[in-house]
Amino acid sequence: MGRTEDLIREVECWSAHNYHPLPVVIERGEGPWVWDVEGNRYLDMLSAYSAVNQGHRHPKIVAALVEQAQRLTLTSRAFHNDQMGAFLHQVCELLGYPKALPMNTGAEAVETAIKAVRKWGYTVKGVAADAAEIVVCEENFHGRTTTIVGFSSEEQYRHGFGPFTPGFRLIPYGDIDALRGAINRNTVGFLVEPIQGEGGVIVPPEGYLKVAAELCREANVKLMADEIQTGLGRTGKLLASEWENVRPDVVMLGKALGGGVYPVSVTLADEEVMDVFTPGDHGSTFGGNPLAAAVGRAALGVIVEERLPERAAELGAWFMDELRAIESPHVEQVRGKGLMVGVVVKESSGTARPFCEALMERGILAKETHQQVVRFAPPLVVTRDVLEQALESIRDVIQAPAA
Ligand code: IF1
Repeated sequence: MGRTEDLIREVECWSAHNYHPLPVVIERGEGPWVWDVEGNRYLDMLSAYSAVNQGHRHPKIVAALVEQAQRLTLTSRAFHNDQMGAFLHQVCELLGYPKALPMNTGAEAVETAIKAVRKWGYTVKGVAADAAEIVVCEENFHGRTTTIVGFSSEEQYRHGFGPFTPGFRLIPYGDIDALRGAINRNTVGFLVEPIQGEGGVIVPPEGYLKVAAELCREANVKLMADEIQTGLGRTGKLLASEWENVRPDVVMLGKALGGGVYPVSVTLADEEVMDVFTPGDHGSTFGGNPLAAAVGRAALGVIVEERLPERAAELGAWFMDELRAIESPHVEQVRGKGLMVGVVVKESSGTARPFCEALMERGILAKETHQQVVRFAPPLVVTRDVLEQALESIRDVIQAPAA
């Protein structure tokens, strides 16, 4: 254990204390597996918060990274590069949008969507200057910028970081009447996660997104779907919005768009929204760089070629059934879609953290969210056999007496 402790202590010493990771130090990954510095193997059931849907170090994605790194990595957007167009073409065609704006992180894609929809509100919808409102949901998670945490309902994400950007209206998630009541003539957008991740894998009532989309259309409000975590196969569809046959007006993608090897994000929209941007309005030193573009193409290619959404749908449905079949005094609910699964621990059984620690002891890495939820989100390349083995350990842990 000496090496692990030393490495953790070094981080503790030199890093800001903005995380509380499980005490495991990983040094290698392959497919759904990771290895720690002591040589122990674990099944990665977090997948870097769904950024590694394609599995660790997917050979095609790594090959694209290496090949591109040997030719050109960064030009900035002051010049063109020969990779960006093909990447944007591919992501637009695959998702069915005419325009994409490339950034790096999820939060930047969300900021891009906010700026685009606000400017659309002023220049197209005719909202009075600085009056635009965007409706957002309680328990949302869209990133960590000051604007984004400003409309979080989680006190810890906000406390000490104000003053915040105005123009956001919070409503309960999954509540259509609340949405109807929140929309007024200044409303330009409704920003929503099709399934809330950080909120605790919250699946809204069936039909919620569908009716929300109709309300938005009637009121000339842009439906902005944050698919950064739910998108690219995780829930069993390319976009989770497809479960309700909804085509959002604006879609944000990140995480798995870079296949876990490089940060790549985009905001997708129709011309009516995206055309509000003129040169100088918005940008990023790294957004759309050739390395990101090459990696993004390979990452999308793997999702399509390996039918990752279909895999997630099939494996996820079976996996959730198996979890539900476990008789445990500690489990309140099993919920999710595809391979985005949450096991809710009863408050009388304590928090989810000790369960995650016990799983770690048995070679499974999962991370709790919101105190009570153990999240299971393995890479989508995982096989049924591997999940079958994992279920043995999961059964042992969640049937054991409370820690
Ligand atoms: C952290 C959770 C996941 C996201 C959605 C935008 C972003 C995220 C729906 C921002 C990011 C992260 C970031 C990570 C923890 C994490 C997370 F636990 F908070 F809830 F995934 F489940 N929209 N999610 O989930 O993307 O800027 O980070 O690239 O510690 O902040 P980013």
